[in-house]
Amino acid sequence: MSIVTVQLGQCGNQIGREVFNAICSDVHGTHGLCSKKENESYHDACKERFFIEAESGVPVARAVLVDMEPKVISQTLSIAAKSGYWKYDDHSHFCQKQGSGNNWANGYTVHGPRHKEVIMNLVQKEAEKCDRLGGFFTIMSMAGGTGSGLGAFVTQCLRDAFPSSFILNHVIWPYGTGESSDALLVHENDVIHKICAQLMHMKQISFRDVNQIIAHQLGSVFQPTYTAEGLHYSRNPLGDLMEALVPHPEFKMLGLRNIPQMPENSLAYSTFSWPGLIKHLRQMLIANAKMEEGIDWQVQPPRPGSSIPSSHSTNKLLHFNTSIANLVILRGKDTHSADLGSFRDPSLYTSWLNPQDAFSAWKTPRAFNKYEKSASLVSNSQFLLKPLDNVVQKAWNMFASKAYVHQYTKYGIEEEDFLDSFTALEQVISSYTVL
Ligand SMILES: Nc1nc2c(ncn2[C@@H]2O[C@H](COP(=O)(O)OP(=O)(O)OP(=O)(O)O)[C@@H](O)[C@H]2O)c(=O)[nH]1
Ligand SMILES: [Mg+2]
Repeated sequence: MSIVTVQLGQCGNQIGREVFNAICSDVHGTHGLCSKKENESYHDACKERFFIEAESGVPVARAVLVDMEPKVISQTLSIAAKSGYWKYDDHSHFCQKQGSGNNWANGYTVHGPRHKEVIMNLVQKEAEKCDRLGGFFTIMSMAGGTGSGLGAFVTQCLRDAFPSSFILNHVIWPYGTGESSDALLVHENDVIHKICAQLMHMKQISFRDVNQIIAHQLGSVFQPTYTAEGLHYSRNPLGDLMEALVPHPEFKMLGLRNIPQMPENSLAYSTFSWPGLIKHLRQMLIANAKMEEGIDWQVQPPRPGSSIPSSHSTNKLLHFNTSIANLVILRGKDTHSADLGSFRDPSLYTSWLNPQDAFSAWKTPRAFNKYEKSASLVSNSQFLLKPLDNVVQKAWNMFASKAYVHQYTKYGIEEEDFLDSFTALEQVISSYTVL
């Protein structure tokens, strides 16, 4: 099945391009340290997911590019074309002359309805090019006007036009709950910045660097894998992802971690073992560490039989990150020997779900992007509680002091809409809090 990517606003377009780039260099840059046959079926599965075979021989990304100003789109198109490995369709983009001025309401209530028809026509055309459409992957930031506002609007339109397709939102920084999408995959710029500085040893960090890390992480999830039952590469990556991680529509915030992550020139001198990688990844999960450095090893799961709910327990437990569901993806050598039993530990999970259903693993012997072994974790857990709570507090305060509210009301967003959003967010916060 194929995935249509919808890139919205500056951030969405810049990240989207890096994602296609990462996928392409994974496929072309290495043989994946596996058999030729394995590598070929990996290629085929990847192509079907993300690219259209073109007559020119250069694969064309299954994507629609949208921004309210032309600059980023034209850069994105031309950088992709210059790569020589892949490109965007010349007609699958839409832009206007002026951005949404960092105003969500402008994107949502003005640009959205005004340009709905053109944008949805582009999406429709892209969807029709798929033999089998698996769903949509929308990429946007939560801070600008186009990505966030128009992005929310377009997501709703996608939901209406394709009621049975999966929609995964990728967002930079949380600001909304994405009512129309099936799940939100969240990356925080701060966190990725730290990875660039501390793990990749970069000095002057640009958006490009940040985006490449994000793209690598996304690629590590969406490149082909076998699911537990699978004899062939999974055909429905978005559907499989939702099935593994979103058991209930009230819980759909997903976080992504990936190890190892290091500069390419250090890779040659490093060896990794599955038990080591899995141990670290598990501790990153329970201690809510976003990267492999500075993990707090003190944090441990509540003891079985302890009747104290995690929200009332002692200090150490307070930092314990409870999960709803986890998906671990292993790529590379000897994945069959990797023991993932520690992720099936019931004390990692909320009690209302059977731990057997709460954990899934995908694997492939094909190495990813020059890493002989790599492990990724997509988790539906309490990881975003704190940032989300901060955002809502801040938004409440600003709303109470009427700061900027007129910037929204002038585009038809009422005070009541604010209150509704606060209520919705607080509901999400409280649901995740009581896990
Ligand atoms: N990670 C990452 N974040 C970005 C990038 N570009 C912008 N951002 C972040 O996105 C937010 C701004 O959103 P933009 O995407 O620039 O806004 P837009 O969607 O184009 O909306 P308007 O310009 O208001 O029409 C800020 O928080 C930036 O830090 C990028 O390439 N990568
Ligand atoms: Mg912009």
